[in-house]
Parts: sequence; C-alpha cells; structure tokens
Amino acid sequence: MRIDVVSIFPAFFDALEVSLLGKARGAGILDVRVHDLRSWAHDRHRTVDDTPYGGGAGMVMKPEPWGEALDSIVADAGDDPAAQHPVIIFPSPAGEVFTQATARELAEERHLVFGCGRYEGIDERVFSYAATIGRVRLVSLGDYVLNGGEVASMAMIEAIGRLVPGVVGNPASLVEESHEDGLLEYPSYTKPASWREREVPPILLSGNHGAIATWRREQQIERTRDRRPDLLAE
Ligand code: 6GU
Repeated sequence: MRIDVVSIFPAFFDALEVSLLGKARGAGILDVRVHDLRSWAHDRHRTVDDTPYGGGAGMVMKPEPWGEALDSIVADAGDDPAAQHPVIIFPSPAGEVFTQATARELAEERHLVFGCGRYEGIDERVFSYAATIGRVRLVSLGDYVLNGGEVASMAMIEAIGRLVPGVVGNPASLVEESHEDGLLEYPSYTKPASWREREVPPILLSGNHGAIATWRREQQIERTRDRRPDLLAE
C-alpha cells in the first residue's frame, strides 16, 4: 500500500519509522511518503495561510499549495493504475467518525493520501478540486478538537496499516480484539497466578477450553454493557 502525507509539520511522522509500521516500511509492504506542504508554496516566506474572506478569527490554508501538492502526488503515482484515483483523506473534526470498519475498508486500498490541515481549516474549494482527482473523505477521530490533522492521521495510519496483510506477523492476533466483533476485548492475564493478593480467575487455569471461551464471551458482553452500552445498541 502506498500512503502519501501532506503536512506543514512532517516531523510529526518521524515516529512511523519505529515499531510494526516501521518494519513494514522496511519490508516494502507500506510505502509511506511524507511531504512538506511548504515545498509547494513559492513566495519568499513559503506562505500557506491567509486571512478568511468574510472575517473572523484565525487563518485559512490557501488553496494553491494544496492543489499543486495533490496534483504532484497523483502524477507521481505514475503507471500504477490502482494508484490513479487514490482515496484522499482530510482529517477534520467536522468529518464522518473513523471506526474499525473505516480502517478495514481503507486497508483494502492501494493508495491513500492524507491532507493535514492546520489553523482554522483549508479553503473549501480544495475539497471539491480533490474530488476530481481522487475519492475524498473527511474523517474525524471523535468529538473533540485537535490542533491539526497530524496526530489524527498518525492514528488512522496505524489503525489502517496494521490491517494490511503482512504488517502484523500473526493475523490471528487481529481477530480477537476490541471492536472486531462489535464488543470490547476480554481481560487478559499472565504469570504469576497470584500477584499482590490478586488471583487470576481460576477458570483460566482449568484447561477447559470450551468453558474459557464461554467465560471470555461473557466478560466481553459485561464490559461492553458497563463501559460502552452504545455499542450494544448497535
Ligand atoms: Cl481528524 N482533526 C482535528 N483537527 N481534530 C480532531 C479530529 C481530526 N478528530 C477529532 N478531533
């Protein structure tokens, strides 16, 4: 999978070099390229923002550097037909909410582009232009506000990247996770069996795999009812 990221703070993405995703990059499974939006700003100060038409607080990201950035990335995807019409993701608190289902859907794609906005946002015309060269999605992590799309993009890249075949060594570890079956994960324990007067539930030491599976399912349902009743309603 190819992933291009456009940001005025490329250093946020240095952490993609570590851990599982870093390994996948080294192995050529994930081709992640981070671009500085300012490389498509041509004035002396490499300006990427300006005051909003109609007035109001803050600054808006100018459309021209974004247009050039997106054109350049799509052109650079070159002869790979699957990468000709990428999904272009703009992280935004005003977007659809990103879920495990979104991650699964996007993990099937050949080419993703993340456009990280800052300030009060990106000139609205960039989204309609982007829709002429790719499939645009405005995506939010949840109902709170971050300073820009960088941290949100990192979270999404990790959630999507780990679902790409070959990134996580043991694919079985992907299925028994929170949200994969609409429930929260069951509790886990390891040795020692007794620690600071706290015992591992005896059922887990019983060797009865059927009973363990039933207990784990009950735990999943109970936890989901306690912590995330909204998931059960769905
Ligand atoms: Cl995707 N972007 C920003 N700036 N804030 C957010 C968000 C995204 N998701 C939640 N808050």
